[in-house]
Order: sequence, then structure tokens, then C-alpha cells
Amino acid sequence: MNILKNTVFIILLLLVFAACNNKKLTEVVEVPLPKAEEKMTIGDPDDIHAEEGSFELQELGYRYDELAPNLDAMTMELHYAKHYLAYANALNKAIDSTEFEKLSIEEILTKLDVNDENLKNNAGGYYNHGIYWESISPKLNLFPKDTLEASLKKDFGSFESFKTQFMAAANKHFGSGWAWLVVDKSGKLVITTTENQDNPLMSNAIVKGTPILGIDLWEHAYYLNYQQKKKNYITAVMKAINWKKVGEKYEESLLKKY
Ligand code: MN3
Repeated sequence: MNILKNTVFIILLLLVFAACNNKKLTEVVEVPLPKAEEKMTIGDPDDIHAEEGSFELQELGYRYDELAPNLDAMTMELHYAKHYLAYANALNKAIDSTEFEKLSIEEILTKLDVNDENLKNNAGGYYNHGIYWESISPKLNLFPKDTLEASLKKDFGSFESFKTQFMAAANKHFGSGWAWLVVDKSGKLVITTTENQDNPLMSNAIVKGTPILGIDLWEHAYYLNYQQKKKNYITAVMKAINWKKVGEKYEESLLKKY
């Protein structure tokens, strides 16, 4: 048996040797392989557009790979180009030829019937992600300044104390949803979380107000990179908060009421 095995092995070796010396076969084998960077191509957020309707996608303002290592490129691309796009398209479809067609997204959210699950989920999904894209940034604006800094200190004791409380609320939230920093009717800053795609503008919100910071707690926001380690995602995303933008939204919120 061993002799037979060895003979088969030697014949195979000879065949391989012969094949390698055959020019034609060598040509077939030499198929140009894509370079590493071609295999890893990521898209351009500016190429993604909603189908015809009232709402276009909010511009991301940075590339998918710019938030790494806090948020990886593939997660960002899937999140913006698939999940967010789907909400925008479904919202446009849901309000087509209805009383909501000409309203702003904030007006839709405050006026909609929360029992209308399709409109609630898609209007919420569209608006919430818009807040999220603005809440994070590759530019490091690590600390709140001016009015927001003073108000965080007033309402939470300190910026560090706010962060601890915000992260605890986000970690504690069970299942899909959002963590928010909200300006309530009296101008006070409040931390809250909402289920699914609900938000603090909706009539069913326990804490009502204007969101100035929103963090996506759905698994699709972190699962590729962090798997079940939601706490690690929350810690990482807090390092990417665009406090300059949150500060601007705070000042705007003091001027307008939805
Ligand atoms: Mn999401």
C-alpha cells in the first residue's frame, strides 16, 4: 500500500512540475488579483441619495473611515448608506400625498399619531439619525464651551458628572433605542432614553424637549466592531462627540420651541 501511495504522490508531483512548465497554464494561473486597497474600497456618503420625496439625506459631513477607531468604516457605511437611507425612503413614501408632505420633520414628529407605527418609526428613524450624524465628528471638540459648559455644570454638577450619568443611562437602556441630552421647556438640560425610533419631540415621550445630542443604541450602530460589548461602544462614541455642534444646537434650542 505504501508503495502505491508513494507512486501516486510521485506522479502527482511530476504532473504539477509539468503544469508549472507549461506556459499556457501559467498564463491562466496569472489572473491579476485586486490590490488590498481595491478589495477594501468604501463608498462616498455624497453618492447616497433618498428616492424622490420631501426629505433628502442629511449630509454626513465626513467620510465613513474618519471616525476610526471609535467607529469603524464598515459600520458607518452600513449605518448611513443602508439603515438611514431606508428610513428616509420609507418616510417619503409614508407622507406622500398626505397632510404631512409639506411639514418640517420636527412638525411631523410633534403632530403624528404615535399609534401610526409606520410613520412614527420612519419619521423618528430619519430625524434621530440626523441628530446622531451631527453629534459625532472626526474633529476633536472634546469639551463643551461657553453657555453649554456653564449649563451642564449648573444642571449636572460638572461635565464629568454629566458624562457619567449620560453613559450610565445609555448602558442601562434595554434593547433598541436612543440616549438623549434634551433641553426641556424651562431651558433645563435633561438626560433621557427612548425606545426604538421614538424621540423626545413625540407626544408619548416621558421627557419632552429639544434633543441636542443623540446616541444610537441599536445593535447595528456597533455590533460589527464591538459585538455584545455595548459599554465599550458607548465609551468610544463619547470620545467622538462634536461638542462644538452640540453647543450650537443648545443655543438654537433656547431661541426656538417646537
Ligand atoms: Mn441606527
